[in-house]
Amino acid sequence: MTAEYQVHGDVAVITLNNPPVNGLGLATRQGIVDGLAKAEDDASVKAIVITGAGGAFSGGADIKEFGTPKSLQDPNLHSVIRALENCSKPVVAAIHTVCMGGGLELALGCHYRVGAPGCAVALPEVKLGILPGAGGTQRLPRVIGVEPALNMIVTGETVQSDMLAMIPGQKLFDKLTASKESLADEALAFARSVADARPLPLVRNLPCKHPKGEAYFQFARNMVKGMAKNFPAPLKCVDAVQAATTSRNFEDGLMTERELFLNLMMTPESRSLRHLFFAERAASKIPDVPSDTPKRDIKKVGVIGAGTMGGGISMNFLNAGIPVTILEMKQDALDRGIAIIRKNYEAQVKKGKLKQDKYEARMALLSTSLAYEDLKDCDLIIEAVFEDMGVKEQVFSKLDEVAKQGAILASNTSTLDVNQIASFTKRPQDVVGMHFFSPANVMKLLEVVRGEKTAKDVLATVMALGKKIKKTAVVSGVCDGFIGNRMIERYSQQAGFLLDEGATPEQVDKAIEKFGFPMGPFRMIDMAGNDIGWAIRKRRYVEQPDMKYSKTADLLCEMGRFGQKTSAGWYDYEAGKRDAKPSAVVLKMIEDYRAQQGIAPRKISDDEIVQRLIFSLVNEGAKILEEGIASKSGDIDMVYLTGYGFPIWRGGPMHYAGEVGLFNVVQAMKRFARNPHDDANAWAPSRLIVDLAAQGKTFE
Ligand code: 3H9
Repeated sequence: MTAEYQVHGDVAVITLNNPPVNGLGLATRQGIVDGLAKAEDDASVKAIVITGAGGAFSGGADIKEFGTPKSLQDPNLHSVIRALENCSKPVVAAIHTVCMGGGLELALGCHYRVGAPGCAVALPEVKLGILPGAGGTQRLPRVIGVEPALNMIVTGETVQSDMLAMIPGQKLFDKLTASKESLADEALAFARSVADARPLPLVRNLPCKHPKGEAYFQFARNMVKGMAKNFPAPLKCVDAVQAATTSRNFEDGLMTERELFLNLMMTPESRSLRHLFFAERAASKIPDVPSDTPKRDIKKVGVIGAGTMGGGISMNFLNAGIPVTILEMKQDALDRGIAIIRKNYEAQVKKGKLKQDKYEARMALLSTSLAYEDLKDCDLIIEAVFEDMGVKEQVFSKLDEVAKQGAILASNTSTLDVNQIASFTKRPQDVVGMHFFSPANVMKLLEVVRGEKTAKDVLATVMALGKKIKKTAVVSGVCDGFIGNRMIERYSQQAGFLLDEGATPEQVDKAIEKFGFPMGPFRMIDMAGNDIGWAIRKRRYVEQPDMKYSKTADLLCEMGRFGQKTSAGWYDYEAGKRDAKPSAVVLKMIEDYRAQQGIAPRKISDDEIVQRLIFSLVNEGAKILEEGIASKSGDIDMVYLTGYGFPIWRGGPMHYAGEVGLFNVVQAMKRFARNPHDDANAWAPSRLIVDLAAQGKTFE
């Protein structure tokens, strides 16, 4: 049952009961309409209260239903709201905890609203690339005023019921109750108090005007334009709210809203944002680790290494109120590391982002040590030392000696074999990879690397901890580079081939930046340091001699051009500045290399650049899925959206491939494989992508 019906004396109560958030799916909508009909038919019922069971009034329309026949099936949300408005007996919405999207629209269709304090109220549809489509853009301005309503609708931000109730003249809440606990009783009493009120008030009958009219909306559009780049929904929200103020009548305004809503629903941007909503939540679920798996208690964290990575990692835990001990081998390295943490926090204080007392509280949670023994009471120890298996062996053997039983031993390695690292201990079940991305205190992504023997409760604990430190944690199996770096290697390989064949670093960067990445591959590697990739390639040349590479990146390193840190990389940099200027020396190096390889340069289109870079990610991503390194395509998308700057409105590489059509992606890969200057092996399409393309399916 998704909406329960009960009668309390002369008041009927309809309780939405569709966990987890009382989404307004078909069965719930039907339940409301049925409840209303029963109440109408029962002469002893004088008024109706509608409320939500559990932790929400309602989180809105059931997003899972979008794009399915159920979303169109009657009663739709519009007909439910019409039934509420047309009910001959007063209907009171008793709102608590969460009242969002369609949930708020439903409440605005009721004759009265009684709210509990502390309730999160929002029309967050814009975050899904759509706009409120069941009258929200027409009714909210009528109850709280045009400007506050437009703000809420354009940003999708949540406002507490207490704040909304303070807006002068507001008609959103007829009453705010003393507490959430007293809501049920107070709503019943309120319903009785209005049982005889006639005519019943309707939000649609309230006036809706803005004194400055068109001038205000033009101003709003200018404001929104900047923040709405690449997203069509925010500007359409302005159009819809303006329609509330200019339409001949309420129904016309509703029609405008409906049309805008349906158009937005069809946009690739909305599909991407909806995919992101579910992928983000699904990432925290591991297929064979039940959600009720007991978690280990993490009260204290040890971090080995006070370098940039170790410092950033430590800050995450300090920010979450968890004490950290940082271990280094030498006092000066420790001092340097702590000074950087201080500097980072002080910069936040200076910018007003962190209060002085909070900064001091965080620093008070930090202790330092030069002795492994001091980590013996840590519940989690994360190693962030040099990427070398010999060094990892020393660290983990030592940890095995000193760490307490049940402590989780994590490695921040970005490429090394976590199974081998686990084998350096007698407790491989307690070893896991926690791959943070630089700067670790800023970047959202945390790749959690699951070793062959990693215990389920270790995984459950680390995933929950990821949420606590505000990371998007994604599980990866063990392979070279895990999900993110394994894929980026194919992308970098293509970037190199594009240079060999006639493109310049600037052209490649500009093409992919136009696609939406904040930085192209050459600017990115100049920032990270070209020497890192050089070291990895040297290893690859031995381990995978048949893998093809452009040698230009090696030649660049041989010239000592490691990137921004040497003021010279693929681009030239002025000392201390980050502006990339095309380098004549590099262009000459590339030309000489082409000549030496006998490659006649050709003009390469931006489309080809984008396709080769993105589809190389897609093919490797498909192999990663096929091998079970990632358990779902959404995980791969989350890695790229939160760790590699993949444009949000394109939904991640795997989702984007579905938008392009997997058949088209496979055709393009076959074409690229025929290019003699490319790596045909790398373009051999994964079995998975070929099968899905043949069935007309996507990765989702
Ligand atoms: C709309 O209303 C359109 C109308 O204007 C017009 C229609 C014609 N549907 O976030 P959590 C699930 S558009 C289905 O981890 P929290 C979510 O997937 C809608 N499922 O919890 C997850 O499931 P699972 C406008 C939903 O406590 C579980 O609930 N509304 C919906 O941190 C827990 O989610 C929104 O955009 C939904 N509407 O936060 C609200 N909402 O456990 C979006 C949640 O299987 N939702 N789920 O992974 C939120 O902002 C948060 O989920 C909320 C709870 C604040 C409600």
